[in-house]
Amino acid sequence: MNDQTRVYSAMVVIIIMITIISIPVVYGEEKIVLIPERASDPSFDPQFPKPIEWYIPSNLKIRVGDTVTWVNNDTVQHTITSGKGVSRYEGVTGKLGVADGIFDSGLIGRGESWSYKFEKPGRFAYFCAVHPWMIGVVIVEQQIPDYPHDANGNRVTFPIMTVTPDRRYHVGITWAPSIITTGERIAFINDFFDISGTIKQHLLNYYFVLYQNGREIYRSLGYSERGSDIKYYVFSEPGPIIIRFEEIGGSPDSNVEFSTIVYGEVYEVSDIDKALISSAKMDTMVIHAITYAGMTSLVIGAGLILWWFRRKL
Ligand SMILES: [Cu+2]
Repeated sequence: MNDQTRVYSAMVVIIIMITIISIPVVYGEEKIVLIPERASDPSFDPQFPKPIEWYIPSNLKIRVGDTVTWVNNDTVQHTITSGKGVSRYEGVTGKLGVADGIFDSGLIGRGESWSYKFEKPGRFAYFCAVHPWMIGVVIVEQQIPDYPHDANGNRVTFPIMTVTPDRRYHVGITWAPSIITTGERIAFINDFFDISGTIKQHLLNYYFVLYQNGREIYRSLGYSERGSDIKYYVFSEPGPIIIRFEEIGGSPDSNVEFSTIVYGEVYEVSDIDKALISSAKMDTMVIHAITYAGMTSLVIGAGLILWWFRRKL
């Protein structure tokens, strides 16, 4: 290899390093959970006098699309297995955890890590299959728009107005609260007008129908009032819904539909959990800082080599 080639190689190395550093993190964040040394010992309390934790933090709140990386700092092998673990006392007597099959790292050894990307909202409990008293939970939050929207997330303005395909009626709908969650009574406020959109239609019969996850979950006969006609429903499942008005005025072609999303339970995290989460964020920052410091020194090193070869030429 002559000097010219060496200079070009050094330049290539620098370009590659700069490219790696400038790749932005687009696909969610990465969170770190540490398995502390001696986690395999059920009598050991790694965080005394804080709550006992075998995974630090044992409660982690993330968003859909985030990745969690578990790092084993212990000297023995552990697993990250979704499901229900046992208490420390049950663990000592040999009771095992029950896996639910959502995720399982298998055995990871000292200094090894394992990552899992959470694509769905929910509360995911996990344990170590070898030491089932080691338990943790990941709470995955869905990002909920703060404005009324359709099933595609597009903003809508109440009342949402539409015309029946046979052009006989204008139908307007408003729902309250505007963000629908499970377990809450939702009011669907419905108005019917003539095709001009101005004359209120009185005593028009229609079916109010709710569809969710591909099936009909509610059907109710309604009559339009001089005021608004209101239908109530409490959703038990999260997911997109279609709200249909069928056979308005008895006409089989007078059907309209609207859509939105029902959100599930909002998972809350305690103050203790919040403190633990912020400490995990610090760990993540430290790990990133070390990575960046390493990459930066590589670039500087490559730059120095280039400068040295340039001087020799
Ligand atoms: Cu273990």
